[in-house]
Amino acid sequence: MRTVLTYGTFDLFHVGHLNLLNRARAHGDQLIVALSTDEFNLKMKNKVTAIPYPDRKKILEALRCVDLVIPENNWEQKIEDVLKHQVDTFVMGHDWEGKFDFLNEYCEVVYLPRTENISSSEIKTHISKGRTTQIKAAV
Ligand code: C2G
Repeated sequence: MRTVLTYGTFDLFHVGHLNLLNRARAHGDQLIVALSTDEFNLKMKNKVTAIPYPDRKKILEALRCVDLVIPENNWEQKIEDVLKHQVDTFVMGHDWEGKFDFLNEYCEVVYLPRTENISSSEIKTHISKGRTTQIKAAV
């Protein structure tokens, strides 16, 4: 049983998140997602999440490709999470390229291509500007 682990906020869930999770899941037999808590986002990422943690968790838990959702409370928990859950592969989008190479000592580290044309911040901007056109289809 190969276990994959990834981290993220997954606010305003969109197809870029779904693509990442499906691609991450394909690297093993089960996928664990460490979901950033509202407090962690606010204090450590300076991001106000639009959707509260319980609702973001419920969406992820409903996905076929996700087996378990755990909280991400701080930047320092990754090694402990990898060891505790006997993770074989750690996956992140390539906007994090190199940032988590220290985990190579404990598991495989994989950075996957991001999905173009979509992000939670783009969605927020699109709505706040009252755009009448659609966001371009993600590639
Ligand atoms: N992602 C993607 N394509 C997009 C948007 C996001 O592949 N168009 C990926 C990101 O690269 C990340 C995951 O989806 O791997 C979750 O993205 P965010 O919710 O923005 O997560 P982030 O704020 O980057 O938090 O400790 C790591 C952090 O918790 C990651």
